[in-house]
Amino acid sequence: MPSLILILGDQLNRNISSLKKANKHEDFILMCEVSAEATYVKHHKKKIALVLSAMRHFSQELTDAGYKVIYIKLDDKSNTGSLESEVQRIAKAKKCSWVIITHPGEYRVYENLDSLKNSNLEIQWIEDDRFMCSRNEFADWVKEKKQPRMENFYRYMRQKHNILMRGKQPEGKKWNFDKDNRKTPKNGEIPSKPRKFKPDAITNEILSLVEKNFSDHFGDLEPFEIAVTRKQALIALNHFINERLVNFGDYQDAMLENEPFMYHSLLSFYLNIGLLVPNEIIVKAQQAYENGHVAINAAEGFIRQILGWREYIRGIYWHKMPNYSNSNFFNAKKQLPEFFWNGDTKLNCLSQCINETKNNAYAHHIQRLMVLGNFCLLTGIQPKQVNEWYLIVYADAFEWVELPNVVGMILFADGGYLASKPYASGGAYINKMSNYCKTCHYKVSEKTGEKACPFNYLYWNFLDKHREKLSSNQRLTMVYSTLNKMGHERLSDIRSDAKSFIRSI
Ligand code: FAD
Ligand code: DLZ
Ligand code: SF4
Repeated sequence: MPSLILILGDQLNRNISSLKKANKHEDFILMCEVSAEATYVKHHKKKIALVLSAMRHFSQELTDAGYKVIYIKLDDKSNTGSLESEVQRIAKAKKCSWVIITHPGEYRVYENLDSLKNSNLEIQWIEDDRFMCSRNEFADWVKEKKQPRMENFYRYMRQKHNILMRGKQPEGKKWNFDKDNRKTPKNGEIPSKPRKFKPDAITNEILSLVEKNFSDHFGDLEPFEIAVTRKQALIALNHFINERLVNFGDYQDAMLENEPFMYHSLLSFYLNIGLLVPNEIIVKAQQAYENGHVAINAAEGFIRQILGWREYIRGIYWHKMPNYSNSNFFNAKKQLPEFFWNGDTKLNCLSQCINETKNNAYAHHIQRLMVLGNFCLLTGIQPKQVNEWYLIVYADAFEWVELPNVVGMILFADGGYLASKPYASGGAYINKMSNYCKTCHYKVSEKTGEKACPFNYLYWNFLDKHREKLSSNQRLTMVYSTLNKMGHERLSDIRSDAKSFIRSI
């Protein structure tokens, strides 16, 4: 009897573990475009277009390679609209009682598909071996650690996979070159831009489909210039390694108006749906260092993001789900302001980052963390709404990576399980790392009053408000000592400015 092998929209790789089980002549490969996945949150139009176009290209590739592919299009008349119901329908039609699936990235999708056990289908789950640390290995590493830290996990991964190592010592005699990666941006253009791709006939068809079915979703659909095949993704990867990695380290934290991509790789789009795998990217970055093409701070900084942060975040997600999504350490209750959807705010840094997000379904890490995330933390926006926003607006957003970044990294909603202290800052940090403040309505040098940068008083107000929960944190000793030295009058101005600002949004 044939098996049915379900390939999900983020499993678009010829080496995906479920495909290795396929008997090409007998088994059916099922891929389905379903409205449930596009609308459980109203994803950015570019994200839907990316996933659906890449799915169609991948199914063509599998068909050309001789697999028996059943591809369900979004507007097929018989499409029942969800992954589970499509699996049931096709399994029945093809007389398959055995369904093979590589473990999904998201808990929600796993639960939905696992419920098929209650019908008369057998599900065989296979580990997703695109990750360099399996869920079991991570569980082993993390067990009994009260506060696991990324840096320790990263060192463990460097040693285990022998990446940027000289024997037992880290290359360059340091594990982490972050201190060299905080150059302030110079004004002017970033000479090398990320590689762009023209839509082909398949993508154009998808663009029309998305416009027709999801016109009320957030974001600009066009121009659509993202890679949708492995071949294109490899071109994007080589272009980044050859032309842009060299500056990645120095300007990793920098932000400039009208330069949404800086020297970032934009590879998360491709990594997260399977067009690229982490190991091949890391090998290329390491080679660029070994060939003398890039310095250690660029190679190490970049590799840490993928081998360290990405694997660590994924490990935490599966270790802490499902309860992790309910975390709310500060009991934050505020609604997400309307301007997160249209960028219509006088805070120039937010307006820049939101508009770029709307145009590109992309913002780089420091924009997500230190501008948008910092604002949500300081104003006490409820984690559920922040999570939903981040899941909607980025084309690389999948819950396994989005949720720990929001809950653990930006909101400290897990009480410090993932991060050792909240990533909170006043306007000075944004001013140091960007040119946003130069044209802002507010003055970054002013601490309180009508024209003062809201980040300034919001920062101190946040620390003041959460004294009980934060003041014993050793990493915050210095800031609490500064806060404790503030006079009554200053503190009362801070509290009152923060109160009226938060009320106003
Ligand atoms: P680069 O800066 O070029 O970094 C290279 C790669 O490292 C990325 O492609 C990514 O795969 C990985 N990486 C870097 N930082 C992280 C991180 N903190 N967690 C996991 N992987 C990381 N990343 C996503 O892929 N999807 C998300 O939904 C997502 N949501 C985020 C939400 C918040 C609040 C924050 C602070 C970060 C989020 N990130 C997310 C992490 C990071 O911002 C993006 O991976 C990065 O901006 C993608 O752009 P890039 O490919 O140009 O990355
Ligand atoms: C994000 C997405 C979208 C928009 N559409 C589909 C789809 O039609 N079919 C599909 O198989 N997957 C889609 N995905 C990806 C899933 O929502 C989900 O994020 C992954 O399967 C991770 O578990
Ligand atoms: Fe943002 Fe404050 Fe700078 Fe304005 S002054 S851009 S609000 S940090």
